[in-house]
Amino acid sequence: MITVAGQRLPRHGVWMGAIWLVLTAISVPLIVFVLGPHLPPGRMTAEASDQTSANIVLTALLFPLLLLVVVVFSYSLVAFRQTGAAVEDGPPLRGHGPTQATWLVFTGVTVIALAVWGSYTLVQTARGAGGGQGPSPTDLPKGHQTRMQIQVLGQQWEWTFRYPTLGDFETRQLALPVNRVTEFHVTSLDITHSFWAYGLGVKADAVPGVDNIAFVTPKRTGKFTVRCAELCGLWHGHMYRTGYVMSQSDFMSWASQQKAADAANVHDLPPYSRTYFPKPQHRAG
Ligand SMILES: [Cu+2]
Repeated sequence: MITVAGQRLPRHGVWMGAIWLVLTAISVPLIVFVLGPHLPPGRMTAEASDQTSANIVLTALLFPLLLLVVVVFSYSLVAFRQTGAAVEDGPPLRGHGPTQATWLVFTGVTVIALAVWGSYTLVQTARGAGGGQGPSPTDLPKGHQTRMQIQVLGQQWEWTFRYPTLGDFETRQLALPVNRVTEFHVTSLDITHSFWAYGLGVKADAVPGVDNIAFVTPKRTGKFTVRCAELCGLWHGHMYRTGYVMSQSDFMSWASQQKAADAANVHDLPPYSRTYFPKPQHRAG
């Protein structure tokens, strides 16, 4: 108890701190263990899994901050409420050194720790984290020696997928085998699109004339969606597809089916190339 002018007052700071501590102790485990498994983008691939872990850490860190604001605000509304003649402006705030120092140290340490952890997971575990790395990627995932290449072609307003190492067939359906590194070569035939396979944790720009490489390592079989994430005209929303992660044997039989179905068309395809951006063959003058 603090005594002011003979009156015993509750220690508001201690009360607010205690309420915040109890709410934090209840909510953080709920976030990690109950909400966490439902946070996007899931655990279908190694890359998605790292993104989900990052979302859990960030939510668990930010929720106590939100609670702090809500607790101080709600407590103040109740404890410092005055009516009638008692309502008057208090003395001006001149700053409070210890509070400011604590805040700066706490937020500074949090941000630096997140930056270190984020950089470490990006380089050491996530290896590019599912983003496009351009034509010569520096972060190669574990097992990339046995990677499979899939070319992703965006155009207004379709996705097509080309499998250059499996008979060079082209298909409108995307499938990949589980437990094997896939190397997406993302490009466009017309304008900028963005290959967004949300459940795989992959998002890479599809730019005409550019071979944008993104890696993914599927860990579970199942369905995922493919969308275009770059507004590309009237039927942008039509660039929507369901893709599949299959067992190795299912994938191989799917691939030979696709190859047979595409056999009549394969000879009409242009030779496989990293990009198909029209280039002048010769210049006049
Ligand atoms: Cu598009």
